[in-house]
Amino acid sequence: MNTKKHTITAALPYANGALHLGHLAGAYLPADIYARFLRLQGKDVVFVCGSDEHGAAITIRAKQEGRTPQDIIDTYHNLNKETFERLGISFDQYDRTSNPLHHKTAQDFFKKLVEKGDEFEVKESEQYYDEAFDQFLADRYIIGTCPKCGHKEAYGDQCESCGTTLSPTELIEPRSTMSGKKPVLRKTKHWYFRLDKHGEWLKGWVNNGTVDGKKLHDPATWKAHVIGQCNSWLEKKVNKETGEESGGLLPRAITRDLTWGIPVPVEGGEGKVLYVWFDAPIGYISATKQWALENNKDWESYWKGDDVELVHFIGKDNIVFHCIVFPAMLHAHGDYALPKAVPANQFLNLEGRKFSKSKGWVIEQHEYLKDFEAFPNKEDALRYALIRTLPENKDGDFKWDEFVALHDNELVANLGNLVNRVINLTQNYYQGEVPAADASIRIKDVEEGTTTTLGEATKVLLTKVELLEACILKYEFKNGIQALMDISAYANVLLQRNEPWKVWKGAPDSDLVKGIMNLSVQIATILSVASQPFLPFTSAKLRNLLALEPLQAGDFEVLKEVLRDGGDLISAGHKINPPELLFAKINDRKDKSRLALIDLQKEKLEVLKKKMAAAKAQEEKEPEAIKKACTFDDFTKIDFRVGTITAAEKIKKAKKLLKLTIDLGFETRTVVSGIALHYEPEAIIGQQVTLVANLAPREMMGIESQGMVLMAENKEGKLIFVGPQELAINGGAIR
Ligand code: B3M
Ligand code: ZN
Repeated sequence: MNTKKHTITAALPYANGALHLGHLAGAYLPADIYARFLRLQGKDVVFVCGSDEHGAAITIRAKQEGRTPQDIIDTYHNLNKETFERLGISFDQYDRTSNPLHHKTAQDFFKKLVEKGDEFEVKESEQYYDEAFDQFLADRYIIGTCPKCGHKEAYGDQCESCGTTLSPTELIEPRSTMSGKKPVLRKTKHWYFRLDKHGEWLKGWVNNGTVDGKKLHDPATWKAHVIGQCNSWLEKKVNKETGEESGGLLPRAITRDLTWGIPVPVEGGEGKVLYVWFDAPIGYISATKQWALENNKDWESYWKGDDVELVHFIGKDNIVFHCIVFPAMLHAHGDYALPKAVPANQFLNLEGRKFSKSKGWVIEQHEYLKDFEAFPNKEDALRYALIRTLPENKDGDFKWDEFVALHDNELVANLGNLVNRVINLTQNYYQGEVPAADASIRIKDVEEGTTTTLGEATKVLLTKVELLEACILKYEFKNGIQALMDISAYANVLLQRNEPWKVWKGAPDSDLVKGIMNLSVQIATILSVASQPFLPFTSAKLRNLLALEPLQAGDFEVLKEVLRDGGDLISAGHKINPPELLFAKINDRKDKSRLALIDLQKEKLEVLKKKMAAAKAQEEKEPEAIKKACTFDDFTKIDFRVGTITAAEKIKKAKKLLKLTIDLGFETRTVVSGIALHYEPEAIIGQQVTLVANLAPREMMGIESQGMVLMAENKEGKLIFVGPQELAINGGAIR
């Protein structure tokens, strides 16, 4: 009997914000395909995830929004959990690290390592302290200039501009995000996990898959970029000139002077919490425990012993924690199995640029679902497009035009078209009853001029199904979905070659028609099973059209067995349901509503692109030199007055100019101002401005301009009014 336990994890997202399509493609979608597939194989699977609710990511967000951390985690835990469900991500348990069961599990884990005696060293060191707020500062609470690239807003742990990992003391001109002041160094005590002790076996494990002579995984199944990144952490570098060694694994502090988190449960740990990256991966264990409690399972059998196959799905930024730190923790603790694979993905871009939440250059999962509410195939359309562009070994790019093309030219034109033909023709020719056909019936084959039998075609189908299986088990999901589409394409070509619609007209009882139709229904049935890991919503619809039961655990194995035996997946005489369209095209000639949704998305990005370009140009602009000094007397010669714009109009043949009427209270002025590219005339009526009221009048475009309105520039290069902050008296002097 197969006693293997498959424990599948997907990175625990911080509950401090919504997730975007990059996250989905990075970890959650691949993990879901894998979990769904193993279940279809009848494997014993637990698929866990949950919210990472500790760490500075949460408290910073709370502070920014003036909310409590609890409020933040509740909001985003619920949002992310619900959004994953709507997209069909089939977690068995979506837990949260604020769960008391997790607190206890993490504390017990820590205590066990303390008991081991030599896994930690407790050290005093100097850390940044904010004297105004009376507290030590977590890495994220310190910002300063990056020593590598000069970015002024680098965090104490990482520069988000160049990606360099930093420690707070490396920052140039550090300042506290709490008080904005320069922090001071103060002594504090922390627990350092002795990663340095684990370097040697980790090297062997990552590169050969062996620990203590025991083979645990085949490194050929690990991605090159994952192994590469691990080795860059593991290997010591020797400076050729000085002979000095650097790099390699060093002890790493896993406690922090904070209040938000899991209290350090040993003497001397008062006022300290476990570092978020220490407790978060233990969250996978706690989530399994919670699931086991609710489902009457034995959690330990999914984490301990030789039968465990643990696979972590993550993005590449989490590699070191999943391939080095957490395995070292598991090994140090003892009993636990090590991950069998960590198929980390690279990053997904959006229209050629990195996702950036702060710039708005994102598509958030829940926003997508909201914006495409009216599009019936929105879930699988997204899953399909993302799977086809998964950043498995190099960065991928999500593009809206490609999204439409993948949906219309592949999903609809290939799979949708096949299903429509099969269902419609079966209805038309046989009133929906699957015709009986013998395996020896001969039909035209794919190659021009060749023929095959239904029996032989079934064998071909088996190899295609096995290819799909092999791809998924190698974590090659992009190839996996190609294999799926290839099965559908095969059926389309066979239909096209055999043209049952021509033969049937003259010979409605023809064996050839029965043969090709029977085979086509069998293939539609294969697709209803094999598509489920990738496109669960489509699979369910297809099962329904074929009047088949919902899928069950193990159905993929049944499928292979039947194909191997040359039997029927759907028996002759079975009655399928009346036709219904599986998908509607996005770019539909008659109904432009779906394409309009896409156009809206593209417009949004165009606007952002302009804004970002302007902001960048602004940033790169040389600062304007200060003019030569003027005397106080010179300055007092200028008469600044407050005025209100009462009328504004465009000036013919002058794209940049507006003619303004400005009320000074005691008189009215006409002013020509170069702001037409920045404001619509009707939008500025009532605006209070500062007017240089004694500027000698001059003629512009045939209009006498009686003064000048002061303007400043914002980050995007737009001109903005410089006027009083509150309503002032028109005509009042500014001094
Ligand atoms: N929360 C970082 C992230 O969301 C972190 C992952 C934890 S996985 C144990 O990218
Ligand atoms: Zn940098």
